[in-house]
Amino acid sequence: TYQPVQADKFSFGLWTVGWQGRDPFGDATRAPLDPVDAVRRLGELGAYGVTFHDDDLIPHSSTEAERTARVRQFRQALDSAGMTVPMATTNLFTHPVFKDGAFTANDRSVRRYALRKTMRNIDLAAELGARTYVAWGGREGSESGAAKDVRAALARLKEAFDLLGEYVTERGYDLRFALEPKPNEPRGDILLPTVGHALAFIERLERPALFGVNPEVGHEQMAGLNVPHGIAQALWAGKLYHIDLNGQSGVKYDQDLRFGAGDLRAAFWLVDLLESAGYDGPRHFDFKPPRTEGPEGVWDSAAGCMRNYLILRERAAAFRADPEVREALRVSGLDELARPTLDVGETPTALRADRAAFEDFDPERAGERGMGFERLDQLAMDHLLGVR
Ligand code: GLT
Ligand code: MN
Ligand code: MN
Ligand code: MN
Repeated sequence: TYQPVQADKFSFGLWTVGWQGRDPFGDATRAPLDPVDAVRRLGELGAYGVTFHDDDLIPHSSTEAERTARVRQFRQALDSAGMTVPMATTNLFTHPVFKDGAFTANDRSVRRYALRKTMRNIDLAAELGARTYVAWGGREGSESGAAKDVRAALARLKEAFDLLGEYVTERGYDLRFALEPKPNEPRGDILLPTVGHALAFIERLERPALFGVNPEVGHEQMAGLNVPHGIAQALWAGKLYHIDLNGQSGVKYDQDLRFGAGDLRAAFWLVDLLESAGYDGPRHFDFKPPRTEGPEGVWDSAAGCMRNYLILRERAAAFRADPEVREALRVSGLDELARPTLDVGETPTALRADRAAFEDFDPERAGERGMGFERLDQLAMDHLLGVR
């Protein structure tokens, strides 16, 4: 039980299981992992997809011949493991050239280089059958006020995404972009810090339908936000094109814990939301096996991400199916919230004429009614803890 299968659509970035444990205070604790081995091991664990940054697959200084060979080996590994590449992305943050950002670097030549690097990997993504292209603006930001003219930087960011949108359209690629918000780290402050900022930005683009979001659980929590609420708004807007699942304990550095670690209740409500909303995209894990793990612990950590998702999916389904929960939901007015506030065709004038809505309404009595949310939440807690 809790054995993942391909239909669960679990995917992992090469950079997650391949993380060597290098952090700002310490050197790598693990040897490099060959992408071919990553594909094989993830396939054996039950994942259906692998994602990558250009540089994860093809080291920065590779020749054309090395590039071709590495792509061929990767393809063969995917084929023999029966795995796909649902998403790909660009590394626009590791090399010193990107120290002041990529699409919003003050240096124009860096911006042009970043666009070319991205277009090149978009070609590879399309060739490997990816349907989503993630854009995490890791270094698009600043540490000090005068260093970045944010309005100009946002204009450059729009320029970049408009160009990339035009590029995939011209080339006829079946690829949509998913912008990934993060409030800070590695920059002091990053542009498009939350899901809400990204959703508003997308509406200013020339081809908004090509752009959605790729929220990461921990990134919203680093900003102290309620993840299921942010994801619900993205779903409501039809913009949840991809998701990065992981764990985070409160407002602190980006922990990238395995999914289910950190804020377990947020993870429960998130799985409940994704499953009940019918989200059918990849369940992508963007985590870092802690640097205290050896080479085998990496796979325990990866397997734990999927196992926790499946346990939470089962717990959430049990919660929704419980007759006592259904009754508690009714008492708490959830059916009523689903009902529009005005009748079909009701106008402002008609509402103004409705005495029951105001003149004869008793706000004192309505204010006295309890909502029953505590009982409802305890039922959820009982299901989450497996005692119901
Ligand atoms: C990097 C970052 C992640 C992003 C990846 C995509 S790279 O690990 O911390 O949140 O999703 O660029
Ligand atoms: Mn991420
Ligand atoms: Mn993160
Ligand atoms: Mn990360």
